[in-house]
Amino acid sequence: MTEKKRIFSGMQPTGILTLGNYLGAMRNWVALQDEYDCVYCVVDLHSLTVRHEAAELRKRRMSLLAQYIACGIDPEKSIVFMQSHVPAHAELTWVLSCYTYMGELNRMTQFKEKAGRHQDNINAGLFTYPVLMAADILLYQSDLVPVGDDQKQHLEITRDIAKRFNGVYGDVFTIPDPYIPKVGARIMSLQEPESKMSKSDENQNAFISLLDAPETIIRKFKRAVTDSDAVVRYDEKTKPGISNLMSIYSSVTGKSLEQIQQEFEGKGYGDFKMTVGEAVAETLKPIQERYQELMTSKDYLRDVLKKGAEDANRIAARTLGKVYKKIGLV
Ligand code: ATP
Ligand code: LTN
Repeated sequence: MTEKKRIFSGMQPTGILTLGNYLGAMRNWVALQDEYDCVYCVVDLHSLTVRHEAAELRKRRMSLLAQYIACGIDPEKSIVFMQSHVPAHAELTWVLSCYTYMGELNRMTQFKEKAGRHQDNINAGLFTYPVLMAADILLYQSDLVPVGDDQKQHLEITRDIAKRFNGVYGDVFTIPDPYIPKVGARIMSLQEPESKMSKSDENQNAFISLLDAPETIIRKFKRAVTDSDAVVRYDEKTKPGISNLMSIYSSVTGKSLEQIQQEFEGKGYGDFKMTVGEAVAETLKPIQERYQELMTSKDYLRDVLKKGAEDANRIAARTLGKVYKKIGLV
């Protein structure tokens, strides 16, 4: 029997997942569970780069775990755990940060963008965030990392750090590849279709939350910003709003962009937006039901985390041990 390839990915407990997180990453996490040996993490340490309240973070971590499972992550098939429960993540981060250049981190667009938005709190953690992400991935000797398009650059720096380390010490780390969907890798804001949909957007109308009620979803789609030429046609440059809605509809129904264009030929934007809203509400309904159930089963969630931490620690400790030995710390 050949060994299954390893998958690793994570999301930050910074709020309820959006339709972007779901279509860009989570759906692939679920789909890959049978074919791969999957490890999925709630990256709570990463979320410390933004100021928060302790009680709020405690709630969000459990809620995100429940969202993972509600979306279809099966703890019987995949390892599901909390980043802070596995000390090797922080330990390997220090080692890798000594093999990462300031110049490389300076080029990260996510850092530039987040530093620009939070000028009052440009902390060192925000700057070294990609090193912690590299540690997450490399500890599990991951082959593939399912993420949205915005994480491509972080995957590139992870590969560079791993290759640099391997270049000095031999084959310590597996070099990971990103796994990005063809449609849905970059869902845009419903209010500013030039920027990506983000769960931390201040404007609630800009994103669809996984837990939005059907009426809310339909209302948000009705209000989505579009152009005025009233033709459902894909053109990211001149029709970013409509193109985004077409990607969403394509992603939830599996219909191609051409099919969608034909389906709405001669019909107005009103019909189109309504249909997209209904399709999204339908997709999210079973997830919402499962989520509500899970949030009443706290003992179950705690058991999942306990088992996940044990399994993850075992794998991570092995890689960290190897690293320490190579660099002379044993
Ligand atoms: P925040 O708003 O707190 O920065 P976020 O919504 O960008 O968070 P993350 O937790 O950073 O979400 O990302 C989780 C995963 O979802 C990553 O794989 C990321 O690439 C993906 N993702 C995030 N936003 C989108 C989007 N708009 N379209 C597609 N994928 C996305
Ligand atoms: N930086 C990622 C979240 C993340 C991640 C990871 C994704 C942290 N560690 C490891 C994949 C693999 C983001 O989406 N903002």
